[in-house]
Amino acid sequence: MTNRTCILVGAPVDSGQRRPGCLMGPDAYRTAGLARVLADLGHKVDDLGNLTPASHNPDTGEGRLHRPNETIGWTHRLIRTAEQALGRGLPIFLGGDHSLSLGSVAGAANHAASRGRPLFVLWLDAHSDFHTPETTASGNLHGTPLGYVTGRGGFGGFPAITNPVPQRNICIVGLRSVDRPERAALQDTEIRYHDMREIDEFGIARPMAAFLEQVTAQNGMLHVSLDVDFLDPAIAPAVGTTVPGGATIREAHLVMEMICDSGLLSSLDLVELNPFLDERGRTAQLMVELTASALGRRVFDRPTRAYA
Ligand code: HAR
Ligand code: MN
Ligand code: MN
Ligand code: MN
Repeated sequence: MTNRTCILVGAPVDSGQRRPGCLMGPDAYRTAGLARVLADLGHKVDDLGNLTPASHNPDTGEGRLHRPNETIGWTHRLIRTAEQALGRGLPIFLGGDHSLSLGSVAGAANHAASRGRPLFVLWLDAHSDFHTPETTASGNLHGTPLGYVTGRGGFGGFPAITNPVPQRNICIVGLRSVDRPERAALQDTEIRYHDMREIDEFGIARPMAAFLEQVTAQNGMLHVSLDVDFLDPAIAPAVGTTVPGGATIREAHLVMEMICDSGLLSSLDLVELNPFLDERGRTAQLMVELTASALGRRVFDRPTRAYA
């Protein structure tokens, strides 16, 4: 693959859910050697350090939503950061909980629109994160980024979405925990979704190939959002919302290798890592290795066998 400028954006967002610890994520990725791994693959690495949210009203602790104002501050900061970083390289957002994607994806959509290209989003997650502040029962905003970036209503106080991501440009892979209101809303959309049952039965390569082909055909940009809970908790324990029955190590690497081969990757989120829950850094390490696969790590430079 061609050499890229990888821009590491530390986003220690911890306001999108209630179990403290995701704020340590960016430093866990650094400790696990992310910059060195990318540099060894031939990429230029520029680490912006850890961001802080834009100034925001204090959260009062009242109301159904958990810390909405801090998440609004993060969303402002991350939209701007994504727009700027995409102008000069491939941003890798080091989370932080998944509410960081309200900003990273909205900013990527603005950047794509400025280039006259469509943005496609691959969402690797046990959850569909399609709630709005009005439909969420938990009040946790990490369950809302796909609702926000597609332009669903109910996000008063958040930056207005100027370039909604079209539903048909979104593909969710790995689903196994979808709330009833999300399920009802999703089934009404053009979002492509692939649950674990489908992956068990037909494999993970098929939906991936179909989606990547679509992105290529439309000369799209590709944002990938990798939630730790996409992975099976037996191999990736460092996450607050474990759901058994997730992707295996090889399924996850294959997804990343296919993304790499497509040459389409334009931005990446690594989200929901909670290092406080990790076992000897193994989840952070696995996320770094998956990032390496997305950016060119291979066992061999050419296929080891041809399939007729
Ligand atoms: N759907 C549930 C809620 O809204 C759980 C959301 C959990 N989200 C994440 N990210 N862990 O995918 O509260
Ligand atoms: Mn604050
Ligand atoms: Mn998620
Ligand atoms: Mn999830």
